Amino acid sequence: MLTFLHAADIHLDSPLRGLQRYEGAPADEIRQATRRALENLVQLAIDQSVAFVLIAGDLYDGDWKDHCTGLFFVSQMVRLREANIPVIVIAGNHDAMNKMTRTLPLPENVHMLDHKRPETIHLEALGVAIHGQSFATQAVLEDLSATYPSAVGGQLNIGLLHTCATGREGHAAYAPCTIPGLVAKQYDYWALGHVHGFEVLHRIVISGNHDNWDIGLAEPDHLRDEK
Ligand SMILES: [Mn+2]
Repeated sequence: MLTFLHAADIHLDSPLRGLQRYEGAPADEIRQATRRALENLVQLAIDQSVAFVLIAGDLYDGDWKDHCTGLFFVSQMVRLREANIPVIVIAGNHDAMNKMTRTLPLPENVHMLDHKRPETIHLEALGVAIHGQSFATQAVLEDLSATYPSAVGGQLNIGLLHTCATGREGHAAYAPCTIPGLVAKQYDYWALGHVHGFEVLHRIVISGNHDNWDIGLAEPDHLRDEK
């Protein structure tokens, strides 16, 4: 059985500015929470020997204050490299390509997908094709999934997309898409991000970013039972 980990909206090092309103709140501890979440995610991937990790956008909350945020991400990705686990990442509205002014070289197991056009990563040994596109700018208003390629025959196909889906209250209407549009690609699994709550739409999964890290069992027959 092939197992992978689908995450999104980690918002690493989010300053959580609203915290100052709450007197006595353990602000420093809470501000470390996104780093602990990423460490826990990496540990879970290693413990479960997952085949790969997907991050469906908003890995970062915004441009890094300094390089410490990027260095922390790289340190966690090195742990996955040592466990031979590839990581496929797209940028969302918070970490859109034109918002990030600092960069660091990423370990070779990490693939940040293109922001100009959809890109496909082929994990040949696993028979898996992962399709996705990063946000170029914050306010992407078109349906990015429209130009994603059709499923590759004989492979397990996964779409990685940062999107408000069909529109979700409280979430900016970025990269809207339609369920029939996603289904028409004939992928085995859609790994979405942006909406901070876990949901299964048809065979399309929004990761959420709370305590519900989803380990998808990527067996098409199993998933086809979903309505
Ligand atoms: Mn977002």
